[in-house]
Amino acid sequence: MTKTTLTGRSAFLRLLLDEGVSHMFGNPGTTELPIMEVMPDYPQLKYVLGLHESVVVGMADGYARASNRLAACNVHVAPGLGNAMGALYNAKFSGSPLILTAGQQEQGHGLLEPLLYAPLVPVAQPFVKWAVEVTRAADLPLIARRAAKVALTPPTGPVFISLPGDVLEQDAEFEPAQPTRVDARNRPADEALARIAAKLLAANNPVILAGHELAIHDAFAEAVELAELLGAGVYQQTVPYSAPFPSEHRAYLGALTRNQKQVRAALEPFDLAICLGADLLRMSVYSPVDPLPEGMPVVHISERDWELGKNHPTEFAVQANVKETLRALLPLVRAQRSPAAERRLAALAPRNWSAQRDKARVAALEAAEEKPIDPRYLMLRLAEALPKDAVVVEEALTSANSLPAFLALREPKSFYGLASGGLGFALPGAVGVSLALPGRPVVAVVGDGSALYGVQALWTAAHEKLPVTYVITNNRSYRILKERLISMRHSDKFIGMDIREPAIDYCALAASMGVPARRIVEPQDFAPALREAVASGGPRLIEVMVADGFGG
Ligand SMILES: Cc1ncc(C[n+]2csc(CCOP(=O)(O)OP(=O)(O)O)c2C)c(N)n1
Ligand SMILES: [Mg+2]
Repeated sequence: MTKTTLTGRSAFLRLLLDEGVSHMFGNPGTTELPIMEVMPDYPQLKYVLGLHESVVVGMADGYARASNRLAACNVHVAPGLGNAMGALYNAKFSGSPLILTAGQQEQGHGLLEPLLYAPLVPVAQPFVKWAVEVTRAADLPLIARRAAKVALTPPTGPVFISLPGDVLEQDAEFEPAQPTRVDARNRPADEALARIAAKLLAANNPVILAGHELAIHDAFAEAVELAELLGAGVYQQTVPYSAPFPSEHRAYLGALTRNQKQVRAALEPFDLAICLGADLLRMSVYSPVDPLPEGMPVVHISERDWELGKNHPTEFAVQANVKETLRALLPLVRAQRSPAAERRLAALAPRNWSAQRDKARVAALEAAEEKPIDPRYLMLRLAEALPKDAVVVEEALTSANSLPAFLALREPKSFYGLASGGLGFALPGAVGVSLALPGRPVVAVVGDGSALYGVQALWTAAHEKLPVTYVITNNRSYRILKERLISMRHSDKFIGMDIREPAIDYCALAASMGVPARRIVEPQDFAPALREAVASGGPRLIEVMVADGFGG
């Protein structure tokens, strides 16, 4: 291969392309101008403008999650990186392979503490796998290639590179090279597999906790076979941020909550927890109750070593690829399947996901006439009106409580939810998901409060003409905080939890950013409106006036 001399700015973009990056999500400032100057030379690298840095990183996060590919995002020095930190926190939890960069003041000039200067590496560091500032253009190839490798090697996650202006001006030698990709699709040793199989087969009533690694590694078929062979019920991990398992399978029991007492009660009847690529019972608010029943043995298979045995003693902690491990394990289990497995599976039928859905459906239909619209009825209609190939992005808090009960997930790329609890993923995330899965309709269900943490993404959805339908559930409040103030603090004096006076007009907000919008007040109008919006093939917003839970 021949070496070419390029400026640092060009070398950087060439390196991104060389590493397989196709999209750069960004928000430019003066320190990014060297990069913006050479962007036109690389039309293969699509620049997607976000109007706030949290939106930039949220879009990249959505793109990486739905494509399983490396995404680049570029923000503006210290304040821009600061604005992006909440979204970077989300990306860390979702394990998104992002190369986040920021322009930096020229080395030496930064010492004078000009406007916009602060050291960037310490800001990004807590939420990334690797953070570095480039000090010589000559190091750019090494740094960019290592950054891509680190981001994409399981456990995947974001990395950060600070790009000082003088480095972008210097010349760098660029040489095309083969990207290093670490094949981490490892499986346990034969001896470990035999012990795990024996453990699984010895259980009288095992339960599977299905996690997002099953979706990432396209391992639904293997998880289904294991559940069938063992006669194991399957729960989704406690934080539902991906499709877990085919909902309509008879072994699927639905989502666990994040209430320690409830989770413990749900797991109590079982004698073995098999944790497949899941976060083992990640919770939200404090409780003195341990969600894992006392003494319950755990087999945990995950590629994320940090998660293994993190909070709970784990009998078999296996750092491995979940799909490859299941593929190696299944023949051992198949050979010794017991008749009790079929009996256990049959016994799940009256309380599995489908049975629960039928009951929840009856309750939701009883609320069909209510106004403002009952969120359970809304979620039922939404689930029914979605086209089969729709991808759902969810951040609707209380309004979506019943969504997992109604929305049948059938394949790994059908659902993306909030991984970290930090609001602001869904609006920009849906843009990234749509760019990653062209041709598939995306429906983002988002609370009125949550929508405002990433509202600028509406403009990008309009600018890129993406087939994303935003369903904003407007209950004019932070309903979840009101409910928690009552249940946790025994107070109903709500300060700072209403979004009224003035009421926010989400339709006008969307229209101002180029997204045609419609408000739904009548319950029966929602399903046709959703179908029409999805059929439009472009960005749309539907504002649905839902009950606030307190009589309004
Ligand atoms: C970045 C961020 N800021 C604030 C919060 C705290 N918070 C959690 S839920 C919530 C309210 C969400 O309101 P909305 O989306 O309208 O849903 P609702 O509670 O009304 O169902 C807030 C403010 C958070 N989780 N993340
Ligand atoms: Mg709300």
